[in-house]
Amino acid sequence: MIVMHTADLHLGAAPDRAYPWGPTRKAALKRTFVRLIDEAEKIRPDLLLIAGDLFHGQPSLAELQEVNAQFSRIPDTIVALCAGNHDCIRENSLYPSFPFAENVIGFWEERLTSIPVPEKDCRLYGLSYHSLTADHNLYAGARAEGPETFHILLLHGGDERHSPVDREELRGAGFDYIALGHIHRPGILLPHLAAWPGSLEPLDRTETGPRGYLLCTLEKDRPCDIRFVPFSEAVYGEMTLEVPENCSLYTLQELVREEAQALGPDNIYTLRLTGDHACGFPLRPEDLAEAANILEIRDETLSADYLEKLCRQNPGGILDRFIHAARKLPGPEGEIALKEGIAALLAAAEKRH
Ligand SMILES: [Mn+2]
Repeated sequence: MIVMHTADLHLGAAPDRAYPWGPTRKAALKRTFVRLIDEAEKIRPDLLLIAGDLFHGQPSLAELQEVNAQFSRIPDTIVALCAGNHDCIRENSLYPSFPFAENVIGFWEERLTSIPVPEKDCRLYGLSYHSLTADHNLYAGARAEGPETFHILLLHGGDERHSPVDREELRGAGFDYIALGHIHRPGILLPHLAAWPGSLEPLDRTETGPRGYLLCTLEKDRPCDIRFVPFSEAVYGEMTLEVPENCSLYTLQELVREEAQALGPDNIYTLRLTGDHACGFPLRPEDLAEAANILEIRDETLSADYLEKLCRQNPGGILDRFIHAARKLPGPEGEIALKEGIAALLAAAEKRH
């Protein structure tokens, strides 16, 4: 049996809304969900599991109609979902009463229930959050029961305030796979048994590294094979550039653009500037907005080693004295004074030669 497992799509969220790429990110969440259904159309998995937080908040009728239209594109795949803490069931929630397509199973109850899926010889287990937090284990006492070959639990949570889990109990509960949600970093809770796919698209700057879904292969009496498939449109990453000598803003923009083309133009970067040459001008992320999505710049040029080297070249000389004096200046202004001063002194020395 082939299972696609995702969670935490947070449709409707607006990551990085204050940044130039914000609107693209909001749209990317939807695009990637549709692309996941395209993928399911190709792979034709038996199950598509969505372990909570499909939406960032309460879905509207139009939003449910939209996701349902996608689910109905893959009629041979059983889609199973539950509400997480973000899209939890409230009095006016539309989830429980929405007429989903025939291939969709929703676990909307607060207590754990199971639903047999005879055509796949499996039984699915799940529940929905009915509040924003759950400081106790919502899945305590969960057990696989019934004649079906495969028993699969959808479980949203795993941190202290969102249904802390009991690993030992889960390990011995008889499930063939436990589809986790809520933790946005992909990870394994129990090898060959329980895993978090993480968010399908990264949702903020803390969600660095690859994002995607899990593709699981279940075979009778065999440990489950769990494979992470990177799938997001963008990742939060790091870009490191060595600043060339006498670098202009234009040159730097071109270097950043080239590097972004190579690493992924849609990614969102923290730019690390390194090397022995500082840029001789103040540089802000917005100066590079046309070249790449730059969240933050870390100026690590003029390393301590390099400053030592400059001082040793002419001990007691103007550069040596300047560096020692400027290094005592506090704060970021001190650092800028140091970098711009060295650049000016080196340029002057260059002219004299
Ligand atoms: Mn959650």
